[in-house]
Amino acid sequence: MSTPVSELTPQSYKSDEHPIWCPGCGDFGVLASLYNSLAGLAINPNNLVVVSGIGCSGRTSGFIKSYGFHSVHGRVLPVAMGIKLANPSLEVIGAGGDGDGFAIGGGHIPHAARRNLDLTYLIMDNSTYGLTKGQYSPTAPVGFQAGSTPYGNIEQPLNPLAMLIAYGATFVGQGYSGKPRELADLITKAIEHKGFAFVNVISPCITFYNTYKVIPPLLREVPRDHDVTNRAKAFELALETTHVSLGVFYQVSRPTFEEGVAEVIKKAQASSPPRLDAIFSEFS
Ligand SMILES: Cc1ncc(C[n+]2csc(CCOP(=O)(O)OP(=O)(O)O)c2C)c(N)n1
Ligand code: SF4
Repeated sequence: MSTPVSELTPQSYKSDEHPIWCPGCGDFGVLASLYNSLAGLAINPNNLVVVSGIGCSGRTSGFIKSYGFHSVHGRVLPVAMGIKLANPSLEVIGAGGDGDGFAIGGGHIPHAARRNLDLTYLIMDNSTYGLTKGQYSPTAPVGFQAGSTPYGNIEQPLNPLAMLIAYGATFVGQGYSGKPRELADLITKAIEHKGFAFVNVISPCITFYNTYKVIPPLLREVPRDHDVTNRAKAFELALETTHVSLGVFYQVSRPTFEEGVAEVIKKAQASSPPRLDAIFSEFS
């Protein structure tokens, strides 16, 4: 029997699968934050779908007691969009790595963002491909040395926050796996947001790119007087080079894709489009 919604705790969302991430992996902090956020919002697990990609982070859907879809590499968003469109009453959360989301899956982000489906998308950003043993990813810094870049990465890293703001996401925020309480609050805001909510979570890979000493001194909260509806200011914050800000960068309201589709269906039903058999009869 399922737990009554009023009695849900973080424990209620833990599946029987135990994470096999390396001890110290940032993804543990992300998962704990997600459990806390889901419990705080009392989201009915029967109404929740977690879609994940392929990678260490891609295992997330298996660790959550809800409906889940461990999808194909880079395809979190098309799967999540399909599920949401098929049943808009479901709470749909996508989760995956920076390689999954920004490299092979990068082409899906602009369209999910501009369509504004009511989804939450969490990127667990460790600037490397953890699962395949530490190659450079699209957020790896210039000079990053690994098996695939023995002489150092020569590509400029992309800026996830600036990218999502530019693409038209209606909620853009950033968290750190080492600050799970703040991260849970941010994920809660993202889930509550009506529209496409993107959260970039800095989640270090302790095995292949250990940034635990580098990241914390750079962190600060998004300034209290930051106007989240000001897109230009959100860009400024995203383009900062001296700090890594945590919190909500940008949040505005816009009709969702599901609402648009429902309107189109109503209009189509109210109109009398030419019948297919009438069209075919012209050729017989
Ligand atoms: C189509 C396809 N191409 C390549 C791979 C190999 N592959 C598996 S995971 C991965 C990258 C994982 O990196 P990331 O998404 O950053 O996740 P992390 O493991 O760091 O959490 C790659 C290239 C694959 N599984 N499928
Ligand atoms: S390889 Fe890196 S990302 Fe994968 S589980 Fe280990 S620490 Fe985490």
